[in-house]
Amino acid sequence: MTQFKRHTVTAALPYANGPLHIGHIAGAYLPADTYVRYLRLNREDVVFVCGSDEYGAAITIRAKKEGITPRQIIDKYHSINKNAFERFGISFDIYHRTSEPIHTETSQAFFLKLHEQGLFEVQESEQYYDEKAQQFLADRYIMGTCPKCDNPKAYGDQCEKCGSSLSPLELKNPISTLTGTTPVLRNTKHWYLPMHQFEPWLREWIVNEKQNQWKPNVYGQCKSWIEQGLQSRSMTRDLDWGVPVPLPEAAGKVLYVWLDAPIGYISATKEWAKNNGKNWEDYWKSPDTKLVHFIGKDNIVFHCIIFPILLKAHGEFILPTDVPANEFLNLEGDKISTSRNWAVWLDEYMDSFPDRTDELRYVLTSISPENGDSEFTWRDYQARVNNELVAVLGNFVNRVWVLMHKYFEGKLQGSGTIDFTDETLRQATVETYDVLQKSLSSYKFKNGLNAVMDLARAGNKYLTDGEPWKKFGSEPQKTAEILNNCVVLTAHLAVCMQPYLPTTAAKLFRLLQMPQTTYCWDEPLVLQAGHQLAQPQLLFQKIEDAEIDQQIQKLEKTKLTQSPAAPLKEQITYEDFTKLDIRVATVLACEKVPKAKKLLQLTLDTGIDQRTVISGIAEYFEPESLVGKQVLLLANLAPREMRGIVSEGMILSAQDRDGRLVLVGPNDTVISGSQVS
Ligand code: B3M
Ligand code: ZN
Repeated sequence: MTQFKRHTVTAALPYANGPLHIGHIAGAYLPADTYVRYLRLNREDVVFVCGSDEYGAAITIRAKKEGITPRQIIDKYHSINKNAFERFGISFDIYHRTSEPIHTETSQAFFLKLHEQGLFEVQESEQYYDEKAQQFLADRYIMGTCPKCDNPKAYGDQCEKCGSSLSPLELKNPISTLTGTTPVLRNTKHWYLPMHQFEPWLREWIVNEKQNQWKPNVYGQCKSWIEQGLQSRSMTRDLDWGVPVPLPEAAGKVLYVWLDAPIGYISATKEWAKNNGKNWEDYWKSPDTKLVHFIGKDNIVFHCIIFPILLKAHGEFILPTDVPANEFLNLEGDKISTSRNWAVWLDEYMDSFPDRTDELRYVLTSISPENGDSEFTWRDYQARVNNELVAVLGNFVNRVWVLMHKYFEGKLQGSGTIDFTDETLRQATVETYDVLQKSLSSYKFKNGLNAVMDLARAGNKYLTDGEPWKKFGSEPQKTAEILNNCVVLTAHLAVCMQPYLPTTAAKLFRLLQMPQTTYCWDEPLVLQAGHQLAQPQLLFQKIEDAEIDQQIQKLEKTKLTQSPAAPLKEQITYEDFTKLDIRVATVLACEKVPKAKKLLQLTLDTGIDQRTVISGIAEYFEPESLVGKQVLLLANLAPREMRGIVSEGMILSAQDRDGRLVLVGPNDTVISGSQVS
């Protein structure tokens, strides 16, 4: 199958700060599990590693929110997520955690080697320190007034109002969100990874080697990151929650979470190897090992640029062969949101549908965001289960079993070994195996699953066209032959569906009364005349409307209990309002501001004049989509300069608590310059 002797497959380490939802599963874990099951059926030597990512601000912020310690947070969610993965059948060889001592040792040794090689640039810098909490403040722990738009609640790393990227030192009147006190500036030093030094190598490795190998969405993100120029990035933080930096002069500092987290794949492999009599270095240092990372698109840069630079700099490790990142899964027309509880939680799904893991595997693979964001709706879930799994695959198997028991008491007729006598079915089966190998080895999981379902459709057609029930009176042996062909086909279907629907495959092997419930691709499927089939049993149950209505109502309810809108600002007088001159304006042109990923430059027809306005909405809109639109402009706002461009006014937008942003405009076309009152 491949020139590689063994495979190391990783799935992104979920932060142990919250439960898993179907977006996580569709994004990384289900594709990874399908791929690993395929490798195992090909008898490949594979280790499948994952675990909890237990450091970083993501953990400490959640701990603060829940009023418990970071240790309590990670213990709570590590076990919740580990159990949820097990219930759902994600077949990791190890589900580890980065708070384990072996991870501390591994990541510290990794850092020390880089340090001893003189890789890091040590830079002094001023950083905000909270004297009451007695700790330096990560960007997200500092709040103040935005220097660009005077939003009083801007964070140290960005202003969510005008979209500006900020550094904490730019904030006016900064306060610590830990204690509410004013932080002081203190000198500190950090160890920076000089990523620009690796630009030539990275360009060579990615642009030349991976251009036609990696998915366009992955390759594209890497290419644009390289083209923007790689800045040095601090690999240490002044935090008390993380892997301590193993240097005497770095007391009180920890490794940057995106340095230690990917090393978590290595420490997990070490733990697994220790428990299974393997040599972990074979799986991370040997060139005949294929390393594949399964992640969501928000982790591409860390897995395709930063971690490879670290592995390359270290010098003893292999690099990832593939990083088949998926895009995002949306839910019922909206982004999945943990904070708004707008999600289908994995453990809640398992509570509602404990016997329907394969149904969810089937639907999430069928709608997998392999090349673009996709959408889960409960109605679509019901339709795919009922119209495809039940009506095609389940129905074919059940018809065959009912007819086999009706005419032959479930015993295969004839003599000797029973195999295909129908060339069409044989050919269709051979082609399906071929499509499966090609699809699964190139991460086109949807494609492979469609091929399996098409084979079941071919079976249904063969059975319907063959009309064995009409032949039994006059040619019983013809009936027997048609049904034998169908039974042989169901055995091949069971083999083919194993990476996708493992529970159903095992059920089907039990219906066939085959000696095993798992078969590698190359194992012979020997059925002899006289072989006894089990009694008919449905592979899938139809999903009733009531079950789906209940799930939809449950989601709708979360909308009602959604976190309230932002608190009201202080009251103003009518006179205050009359000072604002808000006009309808038409967008004549729009373009990105160079090197400012959040800013757009708009040219507006205000009905009074033509003017330029800079707006922090580049992450929400493609420039060309705004040309011709009518917007509301705060026209008498004092001009201000941004990135060397004078912005004359501000366009109005609305943003929900979850950061979703829309532009505000007239609901009908009016002449530019019309006054808003
Ligand atoms: N925990 C980010 C995430 O959960 C991070 C992944 C780490 S993989 C090394 O999206
Ligand atoms: Zn701002």
